[in-house]
Amino acid sequence: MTAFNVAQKILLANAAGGLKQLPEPGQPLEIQFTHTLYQDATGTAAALAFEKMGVDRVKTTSVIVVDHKTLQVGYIDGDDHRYLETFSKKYGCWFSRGGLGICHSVFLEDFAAPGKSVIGSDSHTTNAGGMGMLALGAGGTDVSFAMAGTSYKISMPNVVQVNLTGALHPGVLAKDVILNVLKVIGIKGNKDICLEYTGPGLKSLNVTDRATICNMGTEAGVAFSIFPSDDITKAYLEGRKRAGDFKPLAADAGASYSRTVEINLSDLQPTIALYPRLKGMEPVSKHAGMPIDAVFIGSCTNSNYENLARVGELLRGKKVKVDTAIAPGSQAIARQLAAAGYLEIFYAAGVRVMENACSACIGQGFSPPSNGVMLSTANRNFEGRSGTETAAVHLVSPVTAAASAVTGVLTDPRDLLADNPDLVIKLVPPVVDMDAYVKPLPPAEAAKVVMRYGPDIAPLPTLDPLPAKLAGEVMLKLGNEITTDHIQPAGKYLSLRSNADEYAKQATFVQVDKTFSARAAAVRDAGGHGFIVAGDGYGMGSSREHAGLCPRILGIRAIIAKGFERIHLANLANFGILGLTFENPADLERIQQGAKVSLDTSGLESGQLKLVVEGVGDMPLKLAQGKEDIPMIRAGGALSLFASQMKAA
Ligand code: MIC
Ligand code: SF4
Repeated sequence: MTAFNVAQKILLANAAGGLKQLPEPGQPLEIQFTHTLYQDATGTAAALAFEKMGVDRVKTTSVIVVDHKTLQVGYIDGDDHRYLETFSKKYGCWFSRGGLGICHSVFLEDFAAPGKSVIGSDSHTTNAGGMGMLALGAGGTDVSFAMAGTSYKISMPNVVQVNLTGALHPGVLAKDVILNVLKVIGIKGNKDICLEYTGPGLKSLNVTDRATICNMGTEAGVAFSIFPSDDITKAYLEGRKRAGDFKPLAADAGASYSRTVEINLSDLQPTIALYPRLKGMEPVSKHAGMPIDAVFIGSCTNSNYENLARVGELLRGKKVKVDTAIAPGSQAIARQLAAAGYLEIFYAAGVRVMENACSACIGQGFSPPSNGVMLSTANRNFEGRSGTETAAVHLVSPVTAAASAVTGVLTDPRDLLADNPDLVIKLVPPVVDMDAYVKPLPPAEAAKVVMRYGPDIAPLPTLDPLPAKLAGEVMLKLGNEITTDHIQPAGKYLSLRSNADEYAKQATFVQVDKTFSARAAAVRDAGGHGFIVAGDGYGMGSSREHAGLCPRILGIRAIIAKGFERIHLANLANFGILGLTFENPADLERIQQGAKVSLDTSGLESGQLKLVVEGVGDMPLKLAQGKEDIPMIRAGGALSLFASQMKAA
């Protein structure tokens, strides 16, 4: 009998059509997801897509969470939230109103279950891997198809084992573990692997620690990360009054892996990921004394009770020296902190306690001052993401952030543990309140719900098919590691998510080149096609499908890069944009912004294409997307293909 690892077991258990044998790595595999997750920033576009699918009721346990756009300056976000609430009621979803928490935190607390699977329209849906769940981020359109009952294609990953030995010292947290894993495996080019955590070190990590580690696997660009489900998982579920959801999940003796990474937890130190784009993971002690202007402790990464209680222990009886904000991951966590007396400690220390939401992680409030330095416990520090283009945001653990808030400079938290050397926290029971959600309505009641839109919720545009010949201009030439925050920034533009035309006009590549959207639209309006050329790691970061949709609205039909990240490449296909790589990566040097180019798309199926660059010559290209994506790209995108199939049926 074959010995299976946990990743293989969970993939088989959730494969469509009762598959008995997994394909070889790199081969397609269809997954039938049991759960789906939307948040409010990607959710409206995804819900609009779902509404076009003509399905009466969701086929998965579907959870919709308001967490990103909670500042609500004006009516737009309120309209989106009301739309999502009526959508939830009409189609049978669970709805979590603003303030109840961050989607990944509430999903872990009340919905994630070992052995099951979730696909969510947010890249950090991987968080639920900490519960022994197959958890993937994807574009909203893909999530909507999964909600409608369609299987979702992944490429069978190579399973990399991360073997944990030793135990963490006080003052060293799960955040430090994942920063050190990222240091070993790098932050790009990992889309063909998943990470499976094993070893004796597992027993020192609780479910929320494990979730932190899986959450930031996304920063490496891995398909997903997973932990086994064991007694620690069982105890967590019992605490959440969900003992019935427990299912053990362990690797078989003798299970094999494509590669093993060894991490000795006892060797780890508090770590900092330097700005920007997690450039350099280094010991905090190496940079100790660095002056800081602000501290943000929050985000889906690690704003759980255990971490924030440690922050409380560090802040007990002290005052912060710099502007400091704490945003608990969920209302349940905030209530638990209150019951244990930690909320009082935060206020007494001079901390600003923020809403239980994404908040400063995505530039929704608490932006640092100009040229400022902020320490943040979030998972990303892309340029401009904080809302302040000139500020540097370094990523650290909650206790490093708290210790630094107290001293006003970057501080190793172990220097401040004299009062509580083991960082012992007060344990109070978790808060479970399922009545806080708007629950799925029975079908008869759901049928009566009237959908409510708002003046700025624009229908999704109809996208035209791919022409047999593309001819136009290179609208932008870019370097390596272009993130989705470069392509389609969030922050102050977040309210435009439900109006893709306006979002494209105002925000696409605005931090890279303010002239881009007007130039691209002019070429489009003159009947030309837009191209973008770039280096490696194109589309890192978020699952936001607007980073595909908005360039497409502006006439971009092909992106030629040295390499793409997984979710973004799928989003490009969903909106009919060709993702191509250079056969000779050095060709990027030979092509300039403004070059006149053409591309014959009739032979897409061969996977080999040729870019003709006026005055330079031909460049061989390869299709980066799968052959099975071609009909969708030819049709103009996923919804265009779906509409044509419906017509034909
Ligand atoms: C992020 O952390 O970048 C976001 C905002 O949560 C995104 C989703 C979005 O852009 O709405 C993500 O991670 O996918
Ligand atoms: Fe929200 Fe930040 Fe988590 Fe994204 S990474 S879901 S913005 S808290």
